[in-house]
Amino acid sequence: MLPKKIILDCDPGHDDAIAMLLAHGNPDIELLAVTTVVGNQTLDKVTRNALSIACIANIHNVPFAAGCHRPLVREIKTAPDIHGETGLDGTELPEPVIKLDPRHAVDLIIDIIMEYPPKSVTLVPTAGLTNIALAARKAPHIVERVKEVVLMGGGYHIGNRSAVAEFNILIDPEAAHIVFNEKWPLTMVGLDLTHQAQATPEVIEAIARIKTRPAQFVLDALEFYGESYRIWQGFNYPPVHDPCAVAYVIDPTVMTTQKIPVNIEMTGALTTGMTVADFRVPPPEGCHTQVAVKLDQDKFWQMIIDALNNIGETAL
Ligand SMILES: [Ca+2]
Repeated sequence: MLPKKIILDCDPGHDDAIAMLLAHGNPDIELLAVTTVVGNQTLDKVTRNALSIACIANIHNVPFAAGCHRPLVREIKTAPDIHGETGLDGTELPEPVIKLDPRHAVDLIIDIIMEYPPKSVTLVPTAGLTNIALAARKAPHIVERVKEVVLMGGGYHIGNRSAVAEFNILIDPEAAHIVFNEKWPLTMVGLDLTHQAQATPEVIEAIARIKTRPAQFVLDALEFYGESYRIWQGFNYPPVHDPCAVAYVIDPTVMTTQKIPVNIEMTGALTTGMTVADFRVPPPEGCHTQVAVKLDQDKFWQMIIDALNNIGETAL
């Protein structure tokens, strides 16, 4: 089977970093580009982080481009409580050696989708949806050309930045509204699923046995991120959200999904940023959205470990 072509649109971010390593280290994925957007930290910080991760994991010949520096309508809301002042606190970030693509991320996304055959490129957003929404508005012809959108964001029964809203959706609900309402096939890998992907002590031990620089980077990231999650979110072990979306692209059997309509609340007094999921059966004809429900945890963590083993040791 040919590798699946993806564009990773991210805001690294500890879990975004692991998503990048999974995409790079898995042979069933062809990483066409990494694009960045404001989210966990400011655009300049998350972009620098993405380039540093490229050094750590030896990611070459993949274009990196910076995108939107703020949400479509709202003020910037970052997440220093979870990710620290750098966006990747707790890790050693080398000075980037690769240069950014001169294009804006939105243009790079559009160019790549048009460059490859129809229905061959999957978009994997693991951040606010600002870049993806703008790409759909700037070049509406990309929508039917994209194979599918597999995003980390939302949650059909729980939030993390409000009772009902998840961070990636809440920071730019207008962008999320655009992305969820375009007719591309869309899989929402939300908190319901990603809270099942917790880095337990057994997981940490397995990663510690790999003993490479990228594996050590993951351990450092999980230590800081785990502490953040203990203090601020009441988790014993941190859920690594973003790689779940990549894992679904690699092998959809890593999770179960349910086809249901999902829409985004933009104006709720208590519910702004909620991913409103309609579980009434049967789903309407032509329903283009589905939500991730149950994770095969062993299979998921084996993917992460295999990816780190495939990446192997990298030079300083
Ligand atoms: Ca993210």
